[in-house]
Amino acid sequence: MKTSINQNITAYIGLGSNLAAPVIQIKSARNAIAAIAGIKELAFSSLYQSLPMGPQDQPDYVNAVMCVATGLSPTDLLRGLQNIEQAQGRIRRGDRWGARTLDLDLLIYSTQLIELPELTVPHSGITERSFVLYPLYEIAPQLIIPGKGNIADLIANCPLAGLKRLD
Ligand code: ROI
Repeated sequence: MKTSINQNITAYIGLGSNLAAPVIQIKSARNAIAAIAGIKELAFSSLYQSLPMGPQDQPDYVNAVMCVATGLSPTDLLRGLQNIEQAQGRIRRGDRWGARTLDLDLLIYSTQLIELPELTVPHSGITERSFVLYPLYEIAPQLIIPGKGNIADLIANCPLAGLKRLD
């Protein structure tokens, strides 16, 4: 009998990079995420170029959103993402809002609201960030973001702020 593994949770991951060839960073992170045991890729948005949110003295970002099916717990999933950030030589220039080679955020985990010291889901900045909402809308136009509302309404209140779809 074929052993089946639970992958019942739908989760969304935000990807961002503005150092060290951002398009390549994002594509290789996508492959690395899809290769995590217990994760299956369901959808991947276009790549978007975005103006930096926060300090402006840093390069533009490339952002994308990925949808996965998984059986991993939120913290196991987070650990997997952090391992990939480290493996791709995450360099942070400056502090919290500075440039980075790769940033992977667990945006949404099923319908859950999670408040842990190391993890807030849905991601706290999600409704103000065009570089998250628009790619998310592209792959999940019917999505309801737990505790926030439906994505179409959230988009209507979130200016593009210079966001451009690449390719
Ligand atoms: N700005 C953009 N455009 N994209 C990001 O992914 C991003 N990530 C960050 C901060 C510094 C807030 N700014 C960003 O962490």
